[in-house]
Amino acid sequence: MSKVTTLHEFIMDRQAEFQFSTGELSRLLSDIAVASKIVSKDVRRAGLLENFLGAEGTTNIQGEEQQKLDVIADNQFINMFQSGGEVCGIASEENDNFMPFKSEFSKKGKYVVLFDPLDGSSNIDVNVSIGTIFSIYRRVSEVGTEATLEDMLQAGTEQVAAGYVLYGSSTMLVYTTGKGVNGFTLDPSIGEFCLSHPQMKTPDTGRIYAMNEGNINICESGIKEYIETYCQQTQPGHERPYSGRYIGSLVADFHRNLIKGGIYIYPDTTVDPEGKLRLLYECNPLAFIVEQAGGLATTGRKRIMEIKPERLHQRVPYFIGSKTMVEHAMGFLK
Ligand code: AHM
Ligand code: MG
Repeated sequence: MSKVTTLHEFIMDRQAEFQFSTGELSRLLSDIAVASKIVSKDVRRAGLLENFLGAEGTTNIQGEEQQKLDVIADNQFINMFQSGGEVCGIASEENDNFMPFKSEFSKKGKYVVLFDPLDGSSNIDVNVSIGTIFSIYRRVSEVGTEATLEDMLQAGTEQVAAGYVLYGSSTMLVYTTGKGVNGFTLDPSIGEFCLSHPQMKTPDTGRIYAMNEGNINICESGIKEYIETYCQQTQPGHERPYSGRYIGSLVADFHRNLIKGGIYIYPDTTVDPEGKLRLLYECNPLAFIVEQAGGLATTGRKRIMEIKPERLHQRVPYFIGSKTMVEHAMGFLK
């Protein structure tokens, strides 16, 4: 039997790849892995536990109803970041404002983390795959002081690491530090993430499209044209049109397309004129991963990672997936 590589071993082996590495980023990635194992355990048992399923009774700044598990996962990651010492502040989907950590210990942290603790909220109560998405930046403010909004509002090109955890039929952690993408599956028998998908590359093209087609008549006409006249038609050399696959959990839709090849689209609509998905903790991290895997992420017109963020919860239209498919879809936009 070949030797299993755990995530921890992998992170340690790769530490030397970073310029000026002092091990803090490695510790931060390890902390994220530990927090996500705890969240995974909660997700797996949620139906059996009191106070884990259902709505929390509160809404986030975006007016969305918070689920109990959203809040539990958010607290789990925040506690881990606060006690780790590598992070000076965070921003998350579940918190109205960014959170600079107040202790002298945390103020020495070099990094900020922006994250969506549990993405795919509408799927939590119905036992469908959900995920965590995270994005890590070096702070631009001075070490030893409180984190600032400027630390949070950096372009995606400045990310030093990004990843996601998929709580699916198995729990997987996929991440990049800008040197390729690697995927790890949680082996519940030993409680370790083990390398299962080394050096992930996404196919240059595929035959899957993912979009909430309920929105087809409230988005720009080029998208309707792309879906109806291209995705839903048989093309030369193929017996069938594309397959439509839409889970409604971005992490799950993204992960499937990353492996099989495909395109995910969440455009701007008359209801959500800026799109629905959030630039900082949903779109940028997955854009970093997809580019590292050979794919593309755009607004339909512009590269996601080059957008200079203006607001914490800023939304953007999102086209992400196999390079050729994203480029082709963009050609339909006026
Ligand atoms: P959430 O962070 O509140 O869960 O919202 C983001 C989710 C994505 O996971 C998913 O792709 C999308 O919203 C689904 O939206 P819709 O229900 O409009 O199709
Ligand atoms: Mg989300």
